[in-house]
Amino acid sequence: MPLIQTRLADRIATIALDHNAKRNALSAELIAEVLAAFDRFKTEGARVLVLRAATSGKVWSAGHDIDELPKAGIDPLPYSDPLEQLLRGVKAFPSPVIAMVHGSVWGGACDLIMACDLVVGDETCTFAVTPAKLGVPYNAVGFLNFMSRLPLNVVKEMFFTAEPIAAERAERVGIVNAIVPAAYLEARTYAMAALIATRSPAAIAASKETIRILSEDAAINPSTFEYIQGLRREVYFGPDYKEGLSAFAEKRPAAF
Ligand code: YXS
Repeated sequence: MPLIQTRLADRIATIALDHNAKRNALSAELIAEVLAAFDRFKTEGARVLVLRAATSGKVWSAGHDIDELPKAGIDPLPYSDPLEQLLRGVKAFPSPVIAMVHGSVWGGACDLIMACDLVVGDETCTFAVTPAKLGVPYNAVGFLNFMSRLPLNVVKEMFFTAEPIAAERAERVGIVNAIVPAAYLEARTYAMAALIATRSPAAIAASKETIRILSEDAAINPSTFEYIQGLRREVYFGPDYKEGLSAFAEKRPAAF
């Protein structure tokens, strides 16, 4: 059974996450299907892409598939990680990617939201980034995704508390472009998509890529990068990451 649904109509592509049994966890298998759909829609000339959940359940996506996180002692978010490949795929897709959000967004799925170009949510949407609950040392690119979108104090609140930010505040701090009533979420999202589809794809593709390059332009020298990697290594070799994974597997709160 496919883990996503896809559609292309009026030059608007849709990818719908459809694995509710695992709350649309971003597994390697699901991500491979999404990346294949990106390639297909790029070939078919999609002018804009809507990324959504297939059903209007409580959860948009539960984030990285925790069962696929490496056991302690290995970097949990290497460059080659499927989630990191997905984030790069969204940014490299030549047309705007609009996240249409109903329900709760967790962990790496928040990073996915940050990688999307536009976000439209309804009153049910919440956003919680959860490395601190799992003892996961987040990665530099991931932090930059949040820092280039949100005020630093909001980024720190999200990463230090791991608590969800609800719809009204998510709009106020800039996680989403607009919050609309659930009944109008689809219409509002696809109206924005239809408008973008009438604009110059060449100009938009150049704009999207230019903004990506400028927003990711963070000068850092090799010794500083190695220092950051050392900070992360201490965490993923340490007791917290091990406890975080065990707590999730045993369905109990972690005791750090
Ligand atoms: O017990 P079964 O086999 O039915 O499976 C359960 C859950 O184990 C599974 N599931 C997941 N499996 C792998 N990875 C996940 N992230 C994940 N989330 C859920 O889906 C089945 C149904 O889950 P259940 O019974 O808890 O559903 P619920 O409706 O009561 O609660 C939905 C959630 C999303 C509130 C709950 O499942 C939850 O809190 N999930 C974990 C959310 C989370 O902490 N995600 C962060 C993943 S780690 C990550 O993204 C980054 C590495 S980081 O940590 O750095 O942000």
